[in-house]
Amino acid sequence: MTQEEDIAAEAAVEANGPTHSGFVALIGPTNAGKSTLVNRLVGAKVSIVSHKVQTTRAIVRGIAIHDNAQIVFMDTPGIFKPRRRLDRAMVTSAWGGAKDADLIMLLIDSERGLRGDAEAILEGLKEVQQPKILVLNKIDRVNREDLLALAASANEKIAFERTFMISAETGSGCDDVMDYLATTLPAGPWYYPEDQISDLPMRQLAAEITREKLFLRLHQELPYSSHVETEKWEERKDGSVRIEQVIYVERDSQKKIALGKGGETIKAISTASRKELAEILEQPVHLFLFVKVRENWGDDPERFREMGLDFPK
Ligand SMILES: Nc1nc2c(ncn2[C@@H]2O[C@H](COP(=O)(O)OP(=O)(O)OP(=O)(O)O)[C@@H](O)[C@H]2O)c(=O)[nH]1
Ligand SMILES: [Mg+2]
Repeated sequence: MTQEEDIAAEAAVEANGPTHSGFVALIGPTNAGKSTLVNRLVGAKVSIVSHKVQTTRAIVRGIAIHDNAQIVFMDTPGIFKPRRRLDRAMVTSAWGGAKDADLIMLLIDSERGLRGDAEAILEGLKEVQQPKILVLNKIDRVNREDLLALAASANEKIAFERTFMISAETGSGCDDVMDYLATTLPAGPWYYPEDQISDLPMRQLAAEITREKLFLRLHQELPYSSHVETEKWEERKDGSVRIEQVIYVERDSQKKIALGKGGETIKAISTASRKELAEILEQPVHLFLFVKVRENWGDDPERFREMGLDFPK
């Protein structure tokens, strides 16, 4: 932005009244559509999405501007009954996100309703002091009667400030959520520069994009036993970038599956990831993926740090 544009933007903000800003934590059961919604509200992909559970592993901040407000969405890992150490770290991180927020948005998959983990999350939310809103997602999948019944039974358990019914996929109802947030968040200066949409470093977002392709392509336990790190990032004179990433798996048998017959699985993952990275970075990408076995990476504190998670004892 040039200096003139900068001054013009400031003048526009002043003409429209004081700025608002705040942190909004999206919490909910795994697979409710939290990351889809954050991407929709930010207007760009900042957090990865898959049809599988437990896709998001650590908090991702997506930053949106609506009218005079800068809204910082905290996409959190879904809350579920943890089993592995990584699970525990993910769930702790989600509740930690809730504690840091100005407002909590509970996202529920309307089709699933309060079955499963939603009930326990409602219980846990009673301990959280901040104002809460209920967002019923995936309304493209249910009928109106069921939706109203679900809204009523959730509101019986917790006094939500407001209830919204949306589809993160189609965008239906999302403007109402943004209007509400923009006027409800406290008056105050913006936390981030106007053009910033995420706090995730590019190397990490690139690793996440590859992990998304892996989630979409591989089945059963493999996605949950794997982890991606960007090892090298080299800008080249011709305007392209060379990226090297390692997919860590826990066992040799998993490595074979990740590679696929004649390397066809890893090739497909690499192609899909490279395509998307080139779009995001707006430059040609040369992506090199390596699969390494690292037994018990799920118990290695360094891997947790890489992911932005605390290491639970
Ligand atoms: N039909 C429909 N599907 C949706 C909608 N929103 C999200 N989904 C789908 O729901 C699945 C899960 O979406 P995510 O955004 O990854 O869910 P999440 O809550 O972030 O999941 P975790 O990170 O695993 O906790 C994906 O297949 C999405 O495409 C919606 O409004 N309608
Ligand atoms: Mg997610």
